[in-house]
Amino acid sequence: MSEPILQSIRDIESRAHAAIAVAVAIETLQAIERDVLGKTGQLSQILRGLKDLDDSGKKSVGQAGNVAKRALEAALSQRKSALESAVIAEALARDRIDPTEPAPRRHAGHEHPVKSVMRELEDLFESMGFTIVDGPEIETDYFNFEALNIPPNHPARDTQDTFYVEGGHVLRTHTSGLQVRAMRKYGAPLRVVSPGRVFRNETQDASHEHTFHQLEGLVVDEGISVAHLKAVLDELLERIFGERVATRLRPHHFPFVEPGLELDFQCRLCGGKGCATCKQTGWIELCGCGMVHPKVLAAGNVDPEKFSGFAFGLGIDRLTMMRHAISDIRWMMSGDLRFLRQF
Ligand code: FA5
Repeated sequence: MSEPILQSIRDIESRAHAAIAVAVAIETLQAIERDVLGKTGQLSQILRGLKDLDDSGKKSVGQAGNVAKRALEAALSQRKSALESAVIAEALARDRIDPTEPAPRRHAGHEHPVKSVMRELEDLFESMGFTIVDGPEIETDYFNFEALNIPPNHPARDTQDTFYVEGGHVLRTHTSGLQVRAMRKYGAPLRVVSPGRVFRNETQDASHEHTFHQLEGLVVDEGISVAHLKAVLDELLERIFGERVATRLRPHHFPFVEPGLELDFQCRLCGGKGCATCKQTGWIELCGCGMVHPKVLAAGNVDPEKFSGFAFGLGIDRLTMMRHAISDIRWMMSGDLRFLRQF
């Protein structure tokens, strides 16, 4: 007589298992629990009717009911944890923070193009075994001029007029003051570059600023020649422009080098044919350079009988202008966001 009751326990259990298996919300599981196992739930009502059965019925229905109840409780709790894990996993995926992700560019700002070229030059020279050194922007008259074989009243001072500061100091007109400073500090042999800001009391135009940037290079060793100088500058241009660039050396006077030279490279816009950028010459000046004058080596406490060296000083702003086809140097210091945002 207890068989129909046992059958309905099996039916309740199998329906409940099926519903649990497809439930996708915790609330659905709560509803199933309430409908089947709750105080007035289907299984509870059957178990409440036990008192009307005979002993063997009480035993078999009681057992079957309790087994079904435990099985459903286990299934509910298993499904509940699975759903909770899925909810957590979804939230984690949605709110994932990647600490390595760069901040949005628009808000972060970026490096000035001159600074980027300066950094690129530093990396390039470091890879060639040069040491990067720094020097003061407010320099003594001695290191900026006198130690470089430019005594007071020398006409070369006219080509680099500057701002004189109290106490015999000047705003440095070039990075060449580093030559004697570096030789005194590190001795020979040495291989250094020094990038930095320089100042000149100069009328501004499309290619001249009162404040601009140079990179000084200095190599001192036994047996250094102009061939080394040219090889280093050729390598520099190849790395900057990504291909071999034709160069030429022209004689030029700087009191601190002998011979004094300027290095030009073939105009990248016209391929050497002549255009407005290269003033129809086919060549663009990169830097002043030459073999370090014996008097400058001596001022740096280096024996000119034993050592020789080359030096060069290039204008970083003008190199940046060529890199990005900027037509007027005055944009560099303008602080104009319409200009800066293009890089
Ligand atoms: C010098 O300053 C020398 N000290 C270079 C040198 C170093 C020669 C070592 C020999 C040995 P110059 O005045 O030509 O040279 O300037 C060097 C570079 O700085 C120029 O080729 C140019 O690129 C840049 N430059 C010069 N004046 C200005 C200016 N007013 N505005 C922007 N760039 C300038």
